Amino acid sequence: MIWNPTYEKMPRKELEKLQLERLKHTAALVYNKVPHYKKVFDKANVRPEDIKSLDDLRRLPFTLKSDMRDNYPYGLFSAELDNIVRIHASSGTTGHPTVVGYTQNDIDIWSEVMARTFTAAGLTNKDVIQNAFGYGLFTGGLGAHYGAERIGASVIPVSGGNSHRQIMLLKDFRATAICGTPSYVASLIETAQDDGVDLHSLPVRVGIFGAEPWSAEMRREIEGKWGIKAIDIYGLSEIIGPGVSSECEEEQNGLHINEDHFIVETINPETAEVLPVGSEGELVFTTISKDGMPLIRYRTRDLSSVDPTPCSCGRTFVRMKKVRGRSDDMLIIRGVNVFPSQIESMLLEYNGVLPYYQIVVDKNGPMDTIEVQVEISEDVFFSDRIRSLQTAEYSLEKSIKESIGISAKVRFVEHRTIMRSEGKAQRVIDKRTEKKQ
Ligand code: DLL
Repeated sequence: MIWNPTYEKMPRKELEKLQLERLKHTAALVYNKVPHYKKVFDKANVRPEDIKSLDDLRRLPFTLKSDMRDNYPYGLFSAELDNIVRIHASSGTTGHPTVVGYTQNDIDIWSEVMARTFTAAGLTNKDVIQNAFGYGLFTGGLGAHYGAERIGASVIPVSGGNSHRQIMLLKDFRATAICGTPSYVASLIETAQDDGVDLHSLPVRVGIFGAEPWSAEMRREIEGKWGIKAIDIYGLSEIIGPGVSSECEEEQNGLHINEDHFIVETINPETAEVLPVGSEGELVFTTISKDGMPLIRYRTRDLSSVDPTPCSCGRTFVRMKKVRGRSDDMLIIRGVNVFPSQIESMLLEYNGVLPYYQIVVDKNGPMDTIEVQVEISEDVFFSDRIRSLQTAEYSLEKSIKESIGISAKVRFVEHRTIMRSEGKAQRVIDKRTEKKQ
């Protein structure tokens, strides 16, 4: 199902024409209204009038996370506060949060792209959507909420956490879909087991998950244990929140980017050189329809690639691959680059291993060390096969070494030892940085 075929199935030529028109408008808007953009455009010796084709986008300067911080809180807004109707923020690891402002027009666009997301997941006004994304400054809760209302679904704004109540509501309110972070939903599965609720007996048929990297194996784990279809959705506060891209139920293979609102590029994260379509690199987005806080060539630090081949669903929008991780979450262990999601994949392929894990990175003298702590099911842990547990740990270590190239210590820990997340999971504890501080 397609929410807005006029745009979602727009012939590429027409779409590119629309993008160019909107890009020109946005470039002029930020140049005239945002001192930061005037300064960096002037420095790059480029004017909005220089944009004559979509390729000219490359002449414009990038926007970095540090530009957001330097202009904290409202310095990048191109609309007056009088016209800003909503403010969200995402908490960074250090310093000030990243602040974003929306005009009523932006909220309408956001609802529209989220309506597309839900429709692509097969949901309609007949559905009841339990929204377990956090409500608040985080964009997940309200972003999904407005999209769910836009398609006329009945939305249950439960937010994240309070898992026993979530399970009760799922049962009593007969939700047909659930939204949340994959790590939180993985913990809900466990709560349902504790509460003696058979998830397969509930009417939920679709899960709409995102806001953090999750592996294909995690998808299989959730789909299998709950008996639902799990759809990946992607976005970031700076660009709009959720709604930048989402999978369609036909393929579950790549996330269609709402290209009538956001132009995507992929760049080499080290050199910032634009890469040919299809190569893996850092995603860069330019918003072309927002007017509260449009961003030009925002460097997301998310690593993925773009696939322009047609999709069986009929949408003409390109698809981005599932995000592998953020370049800042990449661990460098004795010179080898590793993403937590790669380790997750290895773990979940193992029988008896649960989707609750943590990666502890430390230093032993000059050597980086990595320990993967992962829970295993109680019956395995308390069986008296301690020797075979050790053998299993070794064998996982061996698989990690063979496929990722790092020597990690694997430690099976008792059930419920790893902290459960209510939103984005913190997978990595880096004691090396803790020691530096
Ligand atoms: O996480 C927006 C969102 C809410 C997306 C709900 C999807 C669902 P931020 O808090 O600003 O916004 O974090 C954005 O989260 O740059 C990615 O690194 C990561 N991220 C978001 N979605 C995915 C995903 C929201 N599907 C940052 N897969 C982004 C992998 C994701 N990473």
